Amino acid sequence: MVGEKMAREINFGIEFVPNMPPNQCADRVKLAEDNGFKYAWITDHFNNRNVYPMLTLISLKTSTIRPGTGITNPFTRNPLLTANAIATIDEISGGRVNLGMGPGDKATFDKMGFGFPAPAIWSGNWDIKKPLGAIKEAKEVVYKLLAGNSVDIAGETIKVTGAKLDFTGPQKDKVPFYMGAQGPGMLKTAGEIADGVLINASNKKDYVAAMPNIEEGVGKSGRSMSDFDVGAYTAFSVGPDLAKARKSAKMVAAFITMGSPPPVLERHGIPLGTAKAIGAAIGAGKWGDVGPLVDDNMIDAFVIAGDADSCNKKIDGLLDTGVTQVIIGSPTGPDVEEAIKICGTDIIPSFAGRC
Ligand code: F42
Repeated sequence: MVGEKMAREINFGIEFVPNMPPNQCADRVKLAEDNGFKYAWITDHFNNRNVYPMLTLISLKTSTIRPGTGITNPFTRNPLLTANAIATIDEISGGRVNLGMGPGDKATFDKMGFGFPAPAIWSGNWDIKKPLGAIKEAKEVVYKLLAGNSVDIAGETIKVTGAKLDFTGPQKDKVPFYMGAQGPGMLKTAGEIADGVLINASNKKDYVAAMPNIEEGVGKSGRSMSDFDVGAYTAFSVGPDLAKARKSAKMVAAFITMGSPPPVLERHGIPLGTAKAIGAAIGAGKWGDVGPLVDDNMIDAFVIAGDADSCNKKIDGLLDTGVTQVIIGSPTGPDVEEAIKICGTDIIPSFAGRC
């Protein structure tokens, strides 16, 4: 395993939730490209800017960074339309697009009027209990279409009859496929069918727990870990002032604590009662009650937060577990542009040549 890890280069990615004006988001991605980032992952939720116009704008404003969905899902977007969107961005970006897909976010699915995992409301062909099968079949549909093939699938969850794209992008079926995953089943499936995984976690302990599942899936696929990109989709806050950077991370830590399943809370020594109290305060909009409930342990469990030196130590710990792509996620820092520049000067260069 250690020998295999040595073979894979470490890269940095950046995540943006498109909750800001499109040009501001795309300009931040360009700044990230200029500061050494290799990947830009844009989230997909109905309440934010639409991921595909965002990827279009980002593709036009950048030249080397790889823009991708971070992540979409096979339920709210028909895989045929995911295929045509990805092939289009592939053309616009000159072959730089990545496709990230996962089971989808429970909170937004609830608001859309269906359960989790969800049936697509535009089709009766979905089995709502089968997110693993849905992603496998969606991947098959999308990649056959990207390659220019005609698709007929009467799958367990997806049925497609005689579908074909009338164009293909430059990468065709080589568009890298990443899966958003946390659960053991999703992690194993990612290892089996994807080129990489995007794990929503910021603490070494979560990667120690995840890695055996990924390795099992990768082993099943007949590949080795050096063929697979393990992405740490972190919550991150860096700034020159350590205390200010950690303060910026508080609310993110509160939201992640509220949404974490009991085994994850237990792994980080966070009492279930505290998580529930945070959830109740957030639910009631009592923001002033949230801050005092968030302690240092909670911030360290769910966010990489501090000055460049302290963030580098945490990143180092993640790399030791086998992480190969560090994704700097929201809030990024008290000042986002400054945080991106700090990554370019004091963080990314610290890991140059590290495999
Ligand atoms: N969600 C979004 O909607 N938009 C985003 O932009 C987004 C970004 C993102 C980035 C990274 C990341 O890791 C997650 C992200 N998410 C985003 C959240 C993501 O969509 C999921 O909500 C999140 O990853 C949680 O998924 P999970 O890996 O925990 O998987 C769920 C479905 C789960 O319960 N998995 C279990 C497991 O072990 O992995 C069980 C799955 C399983 O085994 N299912 C069986 C099957 O056949 O599918 C059926 C089981 C049965 O009982 O029948």
